[in-house]
Amino acid sequence: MKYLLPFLAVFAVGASAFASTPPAKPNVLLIAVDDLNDYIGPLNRHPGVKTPHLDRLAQRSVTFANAHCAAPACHPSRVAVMTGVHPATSGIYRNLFGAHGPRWREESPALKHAVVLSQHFRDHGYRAIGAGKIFHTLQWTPGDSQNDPTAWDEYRGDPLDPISPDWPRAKFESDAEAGLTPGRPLGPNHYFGAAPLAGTNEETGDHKIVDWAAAQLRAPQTKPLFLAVGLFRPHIPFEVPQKWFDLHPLAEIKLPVTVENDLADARDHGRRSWHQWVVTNKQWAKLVQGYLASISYLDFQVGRLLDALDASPLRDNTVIVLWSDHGFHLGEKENWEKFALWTQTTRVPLFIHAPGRSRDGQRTQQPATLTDLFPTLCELAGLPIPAQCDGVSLVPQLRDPAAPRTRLSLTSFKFSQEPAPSHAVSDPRYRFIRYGDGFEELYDRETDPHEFNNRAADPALAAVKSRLALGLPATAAPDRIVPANSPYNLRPPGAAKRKSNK
Ligand SMILES: [Ca+2]
Repeated sequence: MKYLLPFLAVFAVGASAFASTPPAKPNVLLIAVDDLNDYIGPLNRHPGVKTPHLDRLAQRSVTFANAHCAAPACHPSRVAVMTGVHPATSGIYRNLFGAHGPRWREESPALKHAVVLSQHFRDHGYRAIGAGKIFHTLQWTPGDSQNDPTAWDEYRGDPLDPISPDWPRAKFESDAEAGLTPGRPLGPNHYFGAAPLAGTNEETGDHKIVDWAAAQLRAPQTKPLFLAVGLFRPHIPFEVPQKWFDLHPLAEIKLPVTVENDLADARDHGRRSWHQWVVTNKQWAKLVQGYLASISYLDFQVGRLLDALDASPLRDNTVIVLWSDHGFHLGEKENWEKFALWTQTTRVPLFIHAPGRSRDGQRTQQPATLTDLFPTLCELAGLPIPAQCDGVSLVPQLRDPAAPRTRLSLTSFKFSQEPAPSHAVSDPRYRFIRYGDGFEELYDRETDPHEFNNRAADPALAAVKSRLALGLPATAAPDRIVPANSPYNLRPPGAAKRKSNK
């Protein structure tokens, strides 16, 4: 045997040199951002934003400038991304609170056996790890999480309470002390509010999550890596260290572009009391300042993550995807937050870098839906696309951002005041919404980028409306409700209400 070894070694080297070795699987860095709208440099929706690192990411990826969430709320949007199943198929249109695990499998028959994106990569040889808010959870609802812990090799901290322990709160005056009228949205704990955090970035939740992700990127890898990083700001409360507020002095804040009686020809979202409280108490500019400060803080964390990737051995063979779960209103159409179907609510930042494949630095106006991410990532990694996926791969637009897509974007939501789900579609120019009771809105975004002028009844656009209506689902799954006896309910039926973690 002793004399045979050199021969075997030579043979082994020779064999490997001639074998057709498949190309190394690309690593995946999936960055989920919470409530980030188009107030960022690359999408240029609002003056005065400061997002140097998102600008940098746009230079090294394709910007999908007409990308939309599948549903305009955290929970349904995120389940749709992570399963590839659209709300019109699953019936998960709204936030459903009080879960401690993947209760959506019991809420929706279509999701019962759905494979989660991270699990799919794990099933095909990847190490799949995650941190922060990927599935729905909130800073102030400890243990209320829709994450599926079995879908990951490793998750930072408690996968069923991934962010609430990490966030300090700002000091604030009570509304009475500050002379504000009663009726602050979400109550007196200032979750709907803006205030600087004492202390440094290092003490904030997203910073700790990026630290963890950076350590994962530095560690030796024995398998291709699927790393999902869920960042929570700019979600409310708009509480980040003072330095980010200093970047956006209150005197320089511009309010969003609005017109009087914008809702006269559009569907009322049922949330105008929020805006009335903001205007009555002169909080509009202060809240915009808090949102811009939170975006700049988030941008800084994205920069740290990109720096960590670039300093790692994974730098040249990693697909980067950054997406937000939905857009955000700051008073447009007298709305705050989300829960509507206008472009301000549904348009999301979406950047994709695929080494050697994406036309980095370019942008596309072709419509995309976040359910397209699952098949896109499968195609980029050479994985089969599960039959559950409703989306269509965006790889053709990564190769050629001008390549037309025949499919429109599709966003679906169940308004409490509507009898059935509502749906909205976009092509590169127009936006069409049909509500659950049949009411329609049609906007020409080329001439009316703020969607002030509903032209659904305009005969000149009748053909456009008919064409866009073809993108609406012929049938849509009914709205799902919380299953009363799910083992994933955070509290058993009838149990005492949890204390808040304020
Ligand atoms: Ca969200």
